[in-house]
Amino acid sequence: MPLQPVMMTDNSDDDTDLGVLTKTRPKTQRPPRYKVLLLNDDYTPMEFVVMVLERFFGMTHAQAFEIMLTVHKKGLAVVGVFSHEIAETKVAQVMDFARRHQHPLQCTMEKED
Ligand code: TYC
Repeated sequence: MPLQPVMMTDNSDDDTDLGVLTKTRPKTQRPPRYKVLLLNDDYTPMEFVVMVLERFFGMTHAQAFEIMLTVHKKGLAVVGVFSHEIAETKVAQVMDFARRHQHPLQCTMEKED
């Protein structure tokens, strides 16, 4: 049998070469998240804390009451996890609202692990 001539095509100047994918996976840093913590004290009324959780953290009355009781019993609770900027805003809103009502309620933030 005579061999047929084979025409090799050159794809060096087009985009058809799938090649061998040597994928590198650069570590994409996701922005750090911050826990907003509410602290217990002996003076802030329970109803005020419930109002704070409804108003600034979008909780239902039932959710807010439950979290308030957790803070009351355990000393503190995480009430939300946010970007640095949002967490800072929430803390400022709560601290300002408490100060205006002359309650010693404390709210802080800490970086998530
Ligand atoms: N311990 C308060 C009281 O008995 C209630 C309270 C709950 C205060 C949660 C602060 O973050 C707080 N009136």
